[in-house]
Amino acid sequence: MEMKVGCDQLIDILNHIGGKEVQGIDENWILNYAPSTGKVISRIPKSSYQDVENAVKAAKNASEGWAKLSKDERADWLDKIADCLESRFDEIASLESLDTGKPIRISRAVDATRSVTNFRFYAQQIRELKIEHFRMENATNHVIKRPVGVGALITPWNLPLYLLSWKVAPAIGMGNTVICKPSELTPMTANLLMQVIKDAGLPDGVVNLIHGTGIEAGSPLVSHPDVRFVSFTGGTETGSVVGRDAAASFKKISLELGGKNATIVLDDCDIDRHIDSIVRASFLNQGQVCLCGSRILIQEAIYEIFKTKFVDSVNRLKIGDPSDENTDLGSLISPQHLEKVTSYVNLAIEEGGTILTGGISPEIGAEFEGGNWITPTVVDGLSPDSRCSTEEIFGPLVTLHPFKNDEDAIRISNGTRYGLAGSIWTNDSSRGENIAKQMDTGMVWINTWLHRDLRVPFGGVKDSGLGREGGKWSLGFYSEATNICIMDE
Ligand code: TXE
Repeated sequence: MEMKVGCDQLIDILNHIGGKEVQGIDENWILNYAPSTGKVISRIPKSSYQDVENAVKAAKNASEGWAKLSKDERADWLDKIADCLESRFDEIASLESLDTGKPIRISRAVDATRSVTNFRFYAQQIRELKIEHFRMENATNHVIKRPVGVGALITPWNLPLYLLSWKVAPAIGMGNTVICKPSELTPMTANLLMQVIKDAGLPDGVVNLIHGTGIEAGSPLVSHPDVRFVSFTGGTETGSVVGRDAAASFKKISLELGGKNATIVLDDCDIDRHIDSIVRASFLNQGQVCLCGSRILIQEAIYEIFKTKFVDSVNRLKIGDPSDENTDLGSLISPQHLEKVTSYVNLAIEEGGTILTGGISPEIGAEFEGGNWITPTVVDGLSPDSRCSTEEIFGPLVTLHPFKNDEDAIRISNGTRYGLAGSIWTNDSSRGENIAKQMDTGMVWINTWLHRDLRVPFGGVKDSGLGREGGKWSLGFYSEATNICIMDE
């Protein structure tokens, strides 16, 4: 059933357990709102422990049969899902834009595109997977990668299908069966994925999905004794709870959490060449991407000229109707998140900062009055140690900071609890690489941002998470390595 986008009728979204669409046992619902208008667009089951129990049971029942398939047969399934997803590409893009409030142009280029690519990429990775052999003087070791078993995939609201597909593809490709728990704020493309999986004919129970809150559905899923691994993307605080619950029963855990990433602009940077990329790194998806650069460190000599050009470029961003092809910025995900971001605008002033632009509610028409809107905000004059400059805001607010030399930039960049990503803008990439090697993060881009090779490790350090996914790191996480040592006859 194609879900009409932007229609007035309320869409009932159900759980997907063992190949069937079912309501939550308690038959309670959670309303889902369009972030750009505040209108109700769908409702989801308020699942709880019994729904989790049924979903885990379905995954367990499917586990043995699915694990018996060869890696090439599983890779073929991933390609089939990719083909079915691609045939609904425009629907994915418009649903994701409606459900998250992000501009349709971003939803198409980032979310829908990567969701199809994720399945294709892991199909290829799994086909190319080789057994590793280690020869001894009188024996040979074969390292095989066995399925882990039943897993929980828990995803956030900022890149809903992009991140869900990033987990589902390698997890089932490596022979596991899964229960997905998407954010209660953005259920719609997760539901579309389950329709696609059903239409593709994937055996029942390989992929299950329950909707609901983190406490009532997510937590019992993480703690369930038959769940053997958990892949979580979300906030640091929640990630700490999920990690603790999973560790209690020695589950494999992968945590991709928050960030407070530094954008470092060196004095030899060609500002006119890179300014639009730096603005994109600051405000893509209204700053609601864990990789966004929310602290911009600018070498003293070019601070004033950069500040002027940056603010001019930010002021040219078009904020408004997410369905308009020319829109650059949409709305925030929820009233609560808007309140959080607005509180940081007020805190910036209290901490002695100057609002150079933004931080107000834009005038974009009566239709969007009920949405969660704030203009992109640039703050100057704050200490790098201020709360605004060290806490994750996860919205369209960046702080500017001057630095003296490369060592100073590295010190400031490493001066928060987080360590996810960063970017460096310079005319001398070897100088940039030298700085990158001293940044306490999982990823650094030089003269680019969010340029992604899916084969590389993705993840952070400190409060930005635990473990890496991507390429062979995902194949390793979603499998158990078993060594078989055979003596020569
Ligand atoms: O994510 P949560 P939220 C950051 C951002 C944001 C903050 C909180 O700063 O303001 O996290 O965002 C499920 N056991 N990021 O509240 O709480 C929950 O239902 C199991 C960064 O949206 O982390 C949802 O499906 N599951 C992030 C998922 O976890 C639980 C992207 C994420 O929810 C649970 C989004 C529990 N106890 C927000 N509690 C990134 N790294 O990109 C919640 N959940």
